[in-house]
Amino acid sequence: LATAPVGAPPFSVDGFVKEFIHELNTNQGVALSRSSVNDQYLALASTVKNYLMARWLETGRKTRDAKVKAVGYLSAEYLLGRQLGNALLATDLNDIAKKGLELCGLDLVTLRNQEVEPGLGNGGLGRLAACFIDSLATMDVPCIGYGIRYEYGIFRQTFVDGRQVEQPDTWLALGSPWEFPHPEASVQVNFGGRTETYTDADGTERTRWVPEWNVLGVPYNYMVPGYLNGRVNTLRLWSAQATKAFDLAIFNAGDYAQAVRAQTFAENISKVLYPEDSTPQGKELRLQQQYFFVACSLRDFIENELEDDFDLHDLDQRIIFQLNDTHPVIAVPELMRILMDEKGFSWDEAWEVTSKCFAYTCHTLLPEALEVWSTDLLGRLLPRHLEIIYAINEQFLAEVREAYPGDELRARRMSIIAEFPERGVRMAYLSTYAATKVNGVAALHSQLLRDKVLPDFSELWPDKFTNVTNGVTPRRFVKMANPKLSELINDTIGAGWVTDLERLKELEPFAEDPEFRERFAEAKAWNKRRLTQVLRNRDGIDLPDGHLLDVMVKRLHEYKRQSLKLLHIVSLYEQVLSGKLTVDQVTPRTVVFGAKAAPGYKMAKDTIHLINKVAEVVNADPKLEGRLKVAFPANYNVTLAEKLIPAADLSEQISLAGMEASGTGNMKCALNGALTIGTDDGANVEIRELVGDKHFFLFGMSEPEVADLGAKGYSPGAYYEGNAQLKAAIDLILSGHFSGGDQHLFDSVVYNLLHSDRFMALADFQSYVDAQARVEERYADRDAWTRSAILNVARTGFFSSDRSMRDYIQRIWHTQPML
Ligand code: 26M
Repeated sequence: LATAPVGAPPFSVDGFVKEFIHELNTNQGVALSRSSVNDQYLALASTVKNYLMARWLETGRKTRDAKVKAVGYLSAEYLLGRQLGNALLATDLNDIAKKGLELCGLDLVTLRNQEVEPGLGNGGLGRLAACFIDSLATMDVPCIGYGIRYEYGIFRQTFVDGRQVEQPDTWLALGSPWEFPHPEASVQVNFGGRTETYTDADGTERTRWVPEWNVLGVPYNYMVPGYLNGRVNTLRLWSAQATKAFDLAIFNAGDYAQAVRAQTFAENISKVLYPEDSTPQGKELRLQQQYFFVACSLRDFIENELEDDFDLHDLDQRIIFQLNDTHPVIAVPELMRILMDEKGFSWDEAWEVTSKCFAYTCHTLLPEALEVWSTDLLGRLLPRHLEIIYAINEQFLAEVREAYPGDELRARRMSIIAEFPERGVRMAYLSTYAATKVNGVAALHSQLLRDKVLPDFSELWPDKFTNVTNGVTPRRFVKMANPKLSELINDTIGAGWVTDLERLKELEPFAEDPEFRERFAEAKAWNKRRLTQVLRNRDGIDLPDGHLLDVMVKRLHEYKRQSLKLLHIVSLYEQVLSGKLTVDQVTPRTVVFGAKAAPGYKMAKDTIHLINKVAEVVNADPKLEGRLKVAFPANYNVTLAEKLIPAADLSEQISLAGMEASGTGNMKCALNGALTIGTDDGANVEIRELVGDKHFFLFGMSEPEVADLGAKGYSPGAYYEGNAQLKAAIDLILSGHFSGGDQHLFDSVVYNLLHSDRFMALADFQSYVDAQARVEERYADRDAWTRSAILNVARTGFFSSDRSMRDYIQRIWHTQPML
């Protein structure tokens, strides 16, 4: 069979065909001649999976035997993207599969397009987790990713009359060839009930939790193949299932229908991903999800990854749990509970261990995005954990009072328990206290985290805080997504860059080589042609030839300021309408938006509506002679990103300074040769530093300027009144021009800008428009543009997630690669 031993050369085309047909016949139960594309895709996936199997089993055995320290990445989200392409790349089976399928009369691209991506995340945070586990596997670092197997991932976005309408994401409907369920290894998770004290056999006073109901966590394993290195790590996602005890206790199930309803209730826990990527809602089910996957994961690691006789006092020598934001921080009281209530540790012994096993990554600065769970809810769902959190807080406040005697105000400020607006647990404070290290995700963000979000904590423990700038995997986002550029890079500097991205530096001198520039520009043109086909087939959108491709792809959020991009478009259009610009003065440009709005976020949804209506009118107006187009393909996801980003000329990173923790789309765009127009925010700061001012279009207020303006009192109306170009653009929207004469359809968006504008879009408008003029000037000199684009690629190797992982290893985890 195809389970080639580690290190063996990839099997032959003949071997592949045999295995593929075997899988088609035995797994799908069909003959080639009668098989559907889905059958063929599933058989191909199985073939690749089988090929990886021996390496996976070997990796697990080797790692357990070596008894080395591993990373437990705890994340409520993994935005994985399609698996097949990545698995073919990691195994170097692309050519063999392509040729083998051709012999069968099949087309690899068609089969790859059959895959529905697992969208088990909202955006940046979930995609970061996916990049990190890819890098760890590639770098031979032992890691288990733990998370939730949502039955429905991020919603499928559709537009109806320009408005967002959400559809369920049925990613499992056509089969799920990449997962391995292990019902026999299910874990029980308890909820509710009460706690009681008792005296144990040694006469020690102890507490135990008497829960009221429970569910089962069924593990589903996924392979995480390293790139061409034979390592295959594991991603373990948990699915909730009802237990017998559940329906008895909760519903006193007397009748059958009631019992079945009870099952449904339990299984709701892993049913659907919450689609908010900020402003947590404090929903009970969300807290159940968090505890559910964390409880399963700790149990799994302790029971299944450690030797039976392992002394848990040494737990920190075998694991570091990385908390991907505060979502999994309930793991802290859970580990305390396990050690004290189940393993007989004293409080001090348990804290000694627990306080060494966690590190915390913060992904935001928005105050409303910081999780606070009401103690009411926590006490009802997890009474024992709430007790432990109170005790942690007492111990913590004692430390604070000792460090600052008499400073009671400070103690209250720092308390893990908030008293207003209701009593609640500040999860970021709990995470910060419990973690060995706390990190932000870009240099500026880490600084602001210390100075603005957690100043008291960083004053008390300056060494606890560190920065790890985010990164993206070059395997998926360059090698796989941009084959033409990859080929050019290979031809120029060899193939080593894929796992050593700083080597892109060697491309720098070639910016001056006309032949290289020509090939580089041709790769970009090829990517645009490919995108044109994708958007035609997927969305019925026509991309014009020869346009500057201006790309803004990210979640829709006020702080990201899609509205600012929109005002720029409307302004260009208005200037043509009013004769301030002649059409031939407009640089041919297509703006592509990709953005999902949280379903309950009204302003974000209204903004989507406005963008779509502006697009309709602009795209249809003959006065523009086709020189300005707006494309808004629905349902932006990882699959579309892989086609869109390599085609981008201009990358829009225009958040209000101090608001975007890092951004990672900015890195993907730069690495694919797009130039950035951006504020001094998040990782933009570092991108600009690396590529140089000349090759980056900076605009807008800096973070300190934003703070000053906010303190002075910001009135957007003054910018509207004081800037004729801005006023004309806004007035055009208010006139009903984009709403069939309805002068009030977009009042919510426009009046929010005019009267509140929390993210100061109007204040940065002129600076933005000026920067866009510099963009057009550079683009007019196509050679100069291409030089800048090449230098963006050559100078951004720093943003490989391999480098992020090295930083985590050195500054936070202190683990070793297994070489
Ligand atoms: C919380 C509670 C309930 C439901 C959902 C959430 C939630 C989910 C995701 C809250 C925040 C979530 O993600 C935040 C996020 O994606 N932050 C982004 O993280 C990226 C990776 O570090 C950064 O690059 C982005 O700047 C940052 O916005």
